[in-house]
Amino acid sequence: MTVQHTNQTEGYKAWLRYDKIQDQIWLAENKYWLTSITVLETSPIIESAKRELVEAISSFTGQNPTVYTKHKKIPTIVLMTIDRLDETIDFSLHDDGYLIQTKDYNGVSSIIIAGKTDKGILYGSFHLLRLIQTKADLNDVDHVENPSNRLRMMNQWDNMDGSIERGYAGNSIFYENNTITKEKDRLKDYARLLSSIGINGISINNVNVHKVETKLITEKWLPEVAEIAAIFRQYGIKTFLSINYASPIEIGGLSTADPLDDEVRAWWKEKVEEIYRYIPDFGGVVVKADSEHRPGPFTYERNHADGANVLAEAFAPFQGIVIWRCFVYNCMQDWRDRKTDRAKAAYDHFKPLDGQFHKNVVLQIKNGPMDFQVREAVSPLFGAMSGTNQMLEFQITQEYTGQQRHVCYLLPQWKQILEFETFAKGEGSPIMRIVDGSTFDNHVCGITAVSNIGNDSNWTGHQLAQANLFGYGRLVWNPDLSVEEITNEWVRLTFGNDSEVIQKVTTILLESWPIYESYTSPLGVGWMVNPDHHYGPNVDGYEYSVWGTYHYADCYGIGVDRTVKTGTGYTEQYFKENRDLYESIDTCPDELLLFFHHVPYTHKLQSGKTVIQHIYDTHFEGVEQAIHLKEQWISLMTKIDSERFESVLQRLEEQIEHAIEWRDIINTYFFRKSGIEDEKQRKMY
Ligand code: GCV
Repeated sequence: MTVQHTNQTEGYKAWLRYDKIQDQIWLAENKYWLTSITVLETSPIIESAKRELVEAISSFTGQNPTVYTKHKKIPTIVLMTIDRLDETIDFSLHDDGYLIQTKDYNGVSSIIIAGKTDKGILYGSFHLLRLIQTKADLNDVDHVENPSNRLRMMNQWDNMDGSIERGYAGNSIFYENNTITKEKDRLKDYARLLSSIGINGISINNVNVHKVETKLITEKWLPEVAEIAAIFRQYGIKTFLSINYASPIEIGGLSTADPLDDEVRAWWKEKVEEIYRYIPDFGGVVVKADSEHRPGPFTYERNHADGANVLAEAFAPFQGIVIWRCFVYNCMQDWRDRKTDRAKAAYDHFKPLDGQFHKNVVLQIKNGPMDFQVREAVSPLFGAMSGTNQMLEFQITQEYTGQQRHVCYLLPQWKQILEFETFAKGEGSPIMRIVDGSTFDNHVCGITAVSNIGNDSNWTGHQLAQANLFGYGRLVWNPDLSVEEITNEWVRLTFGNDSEVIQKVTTILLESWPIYESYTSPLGVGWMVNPDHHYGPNVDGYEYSVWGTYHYADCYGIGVDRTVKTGTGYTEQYFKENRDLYESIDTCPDELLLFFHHVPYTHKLQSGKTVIQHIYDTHFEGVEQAIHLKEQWISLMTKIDSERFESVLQRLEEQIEHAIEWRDIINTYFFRKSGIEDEKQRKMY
């Protein structure tokens, strides 16, 4: 048997495949653009751009392009900073922005890639490579791009023992056996993937910072962290670390981590100076404090503004930032206590602190108030703190959405969230305009997400889960792009330009989130999973636990009453328009009904069905649709290489098997609980 190296697999190449161009008609019309590159400036980042272009073009054509450092009077791709273009330009570029245009330069037609900085040049180069692979007409290129979000981050939940919390694609590519990996090539390829979709920051360890990882900010590890930072820097990506709030005690030998203690203050200052001696452009830190048993300022009866500001003070001289997570709630709740509502916790903790955080602190808020469920309401904290920087946290790794064994394309979900109208400043305040800083004129803000990659040869375990990673970056760069545009790009870059492949893979992706939702947890109720690992159905798995995650199903009805009138009062945290929408059972959208209301099984949905019949129908239909996903994939057998075809097929088969289990367990549970027959008399157990 021949052993295939990881980086030679089809899956490994992801969307940076650079396959030989077969389309002779396109080639005839465009090939003279693929013969030379003119690089007018130099920097490590421009070197990365040049290298990427040279390697890609060689692979497209089978011939190395010539690289010039001065403009010869020939058609060529020119890399430069925008100020070299002497004509008046009627648009402005942000630091990471770029222009890519076929135009006359020095009296000869050229493809200009001009960045405001070298990072723009790199992003523009990746853009050109996308255009080539999707067969755009290079004789007529004309794009000006500015990213919408300043911070476009990735959070690794990697531990130094090599495991990844909520990782579903193998082990860490950063660490093994409590050391930092020596396999730096894979990190470089990850940096290429991230940079190609515009990511500009990465925090490289789990937000749950355990004993060994606490030492990442000590001299023991900083030299090697600096090596990782150097790899990502070449691709325009700043490195961040998650830190342990109790570091002053655990590695500083102090008796307290009280943020208002002078010694603690001095310790953080010195520590941060030390970090910057190793990594002069270090991005900053991500902090999970007072959350799920992690230490934090509450121990010292200080609030989260006190907690964050001591760090902010230390980072300010270096332009470093403190990313402070809002995932703070009581994880030791008594399930008998119906007054405490986990969904309210982040708002209750943070809203009163509005305006008290330093300028270089940004609050990182999960998209929903619970925890990355297949469907939940949007966090009411967005827009609720006009005097505080906010960033949005998504989860690309599919903890609650099929763990990369089920296909579940999350872009439609993220798009809905970004477009969600908060009414924070009246109409026209969607979440995307809160986190891009435009609504309240914030300068430290953006979007982050928990990564879904590991050391599996195709990065993401499920080949189709690569689409979530790609789509995340593209959407964060420009939230106004449509899901269809991004999906079309990913499919073509990943599987080529065959129209049947594009159409079917796109359909599979776009149908997948609703399908997953239909055979798992209904109407926004969430949480019906096995405890701890969170895979597979278990309706009461979290019902009598400490985690604050209940559905309150009994023989009469189901759902959490979060209304002001009769429930926990959570709806009050929204601005009026949304508060009214969710408060009333008549206007609350069906898909979130059980998130906001407790109703009898016979309650009629807006769809006209009863809740119980909806549960039965969606679970039966979900399985049928999962089977259809497989049928569509099978019809592409001759058009997709066997490695990727087989691996997706095997996952789709597993998905069907597990969808059946979900269907039968959920339907049986509710049939037995409610005693209500399925109108269609289908099989229940
Ligand atoms: C990193 C959920 C996950 C945890 C995760 C936590 C968080 O509770 O299950 O694994 O911890 O969220 O986001 O901090």
